[in-house]
Amino acid sequence: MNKIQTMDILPKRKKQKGMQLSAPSSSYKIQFNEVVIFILEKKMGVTRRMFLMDLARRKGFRVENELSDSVTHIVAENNSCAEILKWLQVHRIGDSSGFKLLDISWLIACMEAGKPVDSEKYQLLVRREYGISSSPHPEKRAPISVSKFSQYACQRRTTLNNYNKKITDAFEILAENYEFRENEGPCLAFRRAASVLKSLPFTIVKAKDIEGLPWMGEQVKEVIEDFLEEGESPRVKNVLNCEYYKSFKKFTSVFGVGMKTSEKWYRMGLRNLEDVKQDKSLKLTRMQRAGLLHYEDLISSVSKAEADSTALIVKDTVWRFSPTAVVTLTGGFRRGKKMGHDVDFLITIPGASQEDELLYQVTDIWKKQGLLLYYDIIESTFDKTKLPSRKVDALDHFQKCFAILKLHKERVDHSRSVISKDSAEEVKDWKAIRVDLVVTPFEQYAFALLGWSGSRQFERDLRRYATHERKMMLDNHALYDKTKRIFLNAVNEEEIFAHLGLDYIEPWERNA
Ligand code: DCT
Ligand code: MG
Repeated sequence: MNKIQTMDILPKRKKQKGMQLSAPSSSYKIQFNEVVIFILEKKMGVTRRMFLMDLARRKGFRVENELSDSVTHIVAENNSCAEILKWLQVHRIGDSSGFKLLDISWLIACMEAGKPVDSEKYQLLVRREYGISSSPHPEKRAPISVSKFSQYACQRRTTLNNYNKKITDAFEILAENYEFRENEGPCLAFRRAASVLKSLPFTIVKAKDIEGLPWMGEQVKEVIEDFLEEGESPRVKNVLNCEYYKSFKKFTSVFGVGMKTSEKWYRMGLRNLEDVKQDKSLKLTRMQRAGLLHYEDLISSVSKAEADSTALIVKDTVWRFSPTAVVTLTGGFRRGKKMGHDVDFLITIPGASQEDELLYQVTDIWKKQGLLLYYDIIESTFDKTKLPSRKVDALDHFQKCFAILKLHKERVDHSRSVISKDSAEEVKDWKAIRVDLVVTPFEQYAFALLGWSGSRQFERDLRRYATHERKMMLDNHALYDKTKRIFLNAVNEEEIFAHLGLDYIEPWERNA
């Protein structure tokens, strides 16, 4: 009788001990919200897993019992990457892009450090074979770590080194065509797919190369197959030959003309810019008139050298009125692009509360200098009581100026100017350049900088990530934590990434 009782008690005790070990994460204070850990039991065993889970929780880490969407780091012991991927597949987790696959040594290192340590060198790598003949730089082809292919652009590093330009250009044409037709779903699908392919460190040469990548839907795959089989896609050719697309492409290339105007013009039977110019019944806005007047200059891209010359003019004028102002070149040029459609600047005055006058003072000077071909100052509409916007493409509320500046060309070739004098031709020695000036309060500067540095796809995914993965709201003004109901301050971009639990991505890696 006694014996039986003892035997009865023993397993219970064991069980209780086990339960204690796997105490729910809520019983310890979570100190590091940016990492959410799941420890794989496979090959590790129940007891060791429980022990490690408990230890990590005691140290302030968030460890999940189940593999959920919120998990950012999967830790495994004695498993290869292929084995883990297979396990994920069996457990119906098709998209392995949202988390890092790490060796147990990462978790141990974290415990030793008492905080999360950089996971880069602990990542389990997928070993893939590549066709050497197709490689642009075969020697540079490193094994790909799974986390590089997150569904979010803000978790991928995308430089300007695009190994799949032919395909991504095609995707962008298709996306644009869907945008013109207001077909949002496929538009977004092609944009996201293009963004993923831009981050690939190799050229796609066979269908297998895209296996496991996010956003590779049926339509996307079909276009890739076209390229693999024929080196081009009939779908893209059809779009490029389509009158609707061609007209919209021309209309929207005019500064001040968007979708609404394009639709109106198309419905009126106009098909190209000649039609627009000849139709005297059209009421054009001031912006559109300036856009047409300087059309040729504005569609020829702005070079980095021109952007730098523009920056000198902007800084020189701004500093006359606010010597302590910080003027930053943002947009594509901050991401390292050599060409752009405009030059974007962010202006902030540390310690100043009154910066409303600055844009008026600056534009007045340019007017007097005869440099201002067009300008429109938009007043700030920022309301501090409003939460960051829920929209992922929302415009911000900063005071800003959309302008067209006259940029004088350097006289590089002296002999040429003599020739032109002889021929008595009036030579245009300037180029019209689109310039955006944005003025931000100092405490919002980091958010404005992150927002205005783009790319647009990178920004969209940052916001989508914040909303869906962190229950936070991000816009160009602030970051709001919906769980804690507080705004999270940041003095630089690194701090915003840290609040979001993201590895820092340099501006030149945001060309998603
Ligand atoms: N942006 C934003 N809010 C807006 C407009 C733009 O947050 N209302 C962001 C997205 C990218 C960045 O600002 C700059 O915009 P663009 O000049 O359109 O893009 P770009 O990347 O600089 O491209 P380009 O080289 O063509 O100028
Ligand atoms: Mg720009």
